[in-house]
Amino acid sequence: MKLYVYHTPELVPGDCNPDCAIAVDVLRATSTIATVLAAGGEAVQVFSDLEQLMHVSDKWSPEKRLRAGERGGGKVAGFDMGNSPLDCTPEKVEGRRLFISTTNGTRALQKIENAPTVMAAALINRAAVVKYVLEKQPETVWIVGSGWEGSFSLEDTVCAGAIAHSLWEKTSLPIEEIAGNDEVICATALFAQWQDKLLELMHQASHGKRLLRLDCHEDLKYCSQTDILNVVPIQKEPGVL
Ligand code: 3SL
Repeated sequence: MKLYVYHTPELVPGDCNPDCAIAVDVLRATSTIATVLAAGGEAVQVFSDLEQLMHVSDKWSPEKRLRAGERGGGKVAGFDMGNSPLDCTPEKVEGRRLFISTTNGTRALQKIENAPTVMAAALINRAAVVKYVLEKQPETVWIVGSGWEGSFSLEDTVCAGAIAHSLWEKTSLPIEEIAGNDEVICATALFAQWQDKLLELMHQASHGKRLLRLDCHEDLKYCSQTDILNVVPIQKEPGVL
């Protein structure tokens, strides 16, 4: 197995396709997606465009759908919810499809949607994603951070490192044997440095600070936990997990 980490969707090479691609947006899109599916959501359908989301979700009855829209960290007017995983309780999401558009996370998923296997990972479901990858043994795995509007996000690369670190530990292979690019080694080292203080890292990250200004302290606490959800969000058709 060869692993490749890309800090942002923009860094993903256009001319090759991995066997398995994993999108990461710890704050907060992939944390929300994992939470919805763990809480019994029917599926999550992602959109980069808000109008298109409205158009497609209009065909679903209001009892069977939830519309989540985030821009600049806040809820989009007229939507049922923003992008807080803490809003995704079983009472709210069970049996319903979440139609979601966020600033960066949904773009990352769309960038990799043509890979044969596409997954969404966050710290909260890291162990479940790692277990799935180890069972399937794909030859090439990409882990793609969502970043923030084209630039690097600390928490996404730390999560990429958490996945790489665990795969490396469990395969017992030397890191240079599974690392397909230098970013894997960088992300793994970053995770090793911060693994016992992930909440502190979220507080130092620029997007963490942005969310703190929006009073999202509890979101940071929730999203900085590791391995609490046994769920693997896998793409069933382009844009639907
Ligand atoms: O950028 C994104 O996709 C979002 O996850 C950002 S936020 O955490 O909802 O602000």
